[in-house]
Amino acid sequence: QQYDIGLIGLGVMGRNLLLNIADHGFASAGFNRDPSKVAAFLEEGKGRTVFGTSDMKAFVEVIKKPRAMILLVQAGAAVDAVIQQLLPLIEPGDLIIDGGNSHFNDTNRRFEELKAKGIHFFGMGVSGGESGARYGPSIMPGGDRQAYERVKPILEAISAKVNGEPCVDYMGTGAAGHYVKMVHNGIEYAIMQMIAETYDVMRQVIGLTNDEMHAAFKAWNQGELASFLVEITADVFLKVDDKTGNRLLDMVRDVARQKGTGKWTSQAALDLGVPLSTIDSAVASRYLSSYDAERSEASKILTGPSPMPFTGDKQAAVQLLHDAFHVGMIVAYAQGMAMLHQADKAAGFGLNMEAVARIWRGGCIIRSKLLEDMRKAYSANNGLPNLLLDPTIGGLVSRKVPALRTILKHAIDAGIGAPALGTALAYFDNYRSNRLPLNIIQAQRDYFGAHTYERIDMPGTFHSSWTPE
Ligand code: NBP
Repeated sequence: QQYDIGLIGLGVMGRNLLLNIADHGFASAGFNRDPSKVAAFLEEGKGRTVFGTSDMKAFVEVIKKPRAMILLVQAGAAVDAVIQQLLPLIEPGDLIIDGGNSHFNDTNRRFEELKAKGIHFFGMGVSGGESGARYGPSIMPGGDRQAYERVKPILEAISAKVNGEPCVDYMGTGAAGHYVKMVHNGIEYAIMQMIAETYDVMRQVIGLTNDEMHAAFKAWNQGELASFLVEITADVFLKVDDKTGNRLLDMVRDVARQKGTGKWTSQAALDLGVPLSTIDSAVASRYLSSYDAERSEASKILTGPSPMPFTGDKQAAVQLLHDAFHVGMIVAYAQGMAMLHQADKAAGFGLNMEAVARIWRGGCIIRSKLLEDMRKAYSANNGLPNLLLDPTIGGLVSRKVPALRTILKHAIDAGIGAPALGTALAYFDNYRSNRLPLNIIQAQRDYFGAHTYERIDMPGTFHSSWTPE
């Protein structure tokens, strides 16, 4: 028996993705160093055409030639280690697909190294967590297009579908797949941070109970904000702790961990010169959360306003919050996608922005109803530099932004920091400004460093002595 495809790394993502492939009728071979994971995969895969082993040679030998093999191992050194183990066993024309969250620079390096050996390679972002991998993820492949065409039928079969359209498409050349997945994760960080800030306003300003917050998020998920993250947030409020009987959410420490993809997005944006403030603030908020001992100390010394008992109309306040979060969410996507637009220009990925919005509509963590309008915006203009310039999206944000202003005023008055929502508003206000105050920065730079400045009324560069006579 020869197998259509092989997968190395039967961990959370790998095991589920390979079972998904097997469910769709493809003969599937799995490898894992630890034989217990192989046994678990074979047990779950009973009744399907599956093979599993901890012997790399046996794994390679059962895959149909030219071979296609997906890696789902921890990003970093493990990917290089596995490639080194595979190299003596495989042949020119074989294809290695890295489905983990690898850094795009590593993907570019591996692509070149393997190309020199005649091995096809591409980076592929997979989003949707465990259940996405099992029942339909969003898949972001990029790199070697011909190689992608070879596995396209498998990837289209296993991906999520929205209105019958598969949530997978070729993203572009080089490390485009991993780049798009990285930005996806950055947007995910920003939306999660804005949900946290929305939760803070709900409980501390409006005084909602967990049940009321559940109801609010559940209702939001029925409307314009329908999205995976809003949906799971609604569920989170209901879970009861079996140890104390309290709501489990109230028992969870407020220190948010990270695996680094949000940080990579911010780092890459800084290198590109793209403003990415909502994602930056989400990464910084996770860092700040980890200073819990210092925060505890500071909470005893530093003072600020305490939230006041809420006397207004709770339903109206929740509606304002809905609109404020709606604006924030759009700005998070707009910043991430503006980054993709610039990265595309710099790297020449040949990104199809309509495809990016289309394949994010289902399967992935940032899937949301909002992406339908974004898809339409890029369908009308693939070169759109910023979603806020699209008349439909920009018009909606302009109509709803007063709610964000009001919510932020309440948060400030209550002494609640809402950095991602706050920076979303600042971005909106500065982006729509044709006269920023940064003329004064140019004046200062020319004052202390003779860095020169340009004038608004005539071309050329100028230098002046700014010291008072
Ligand atoms: P897991 O920790 O569940 O699995 C990691 C797998 O990598 C295991 O099968 C492990 O084998 C294997 N592995 C490692 Br680590 N080092 C290896 C080596 N040197 N040689 C061979 N195999 C090795 O991770 P996961 O959550 O499935 O994540 C896999 C990739 O997918 C990561 O890049 C992750 O960032 C990405 N991702 C994860 C999610 C998610 O929701 N979890 C979502 C999207 C993307 P062993 O059993 O022998 O140790």
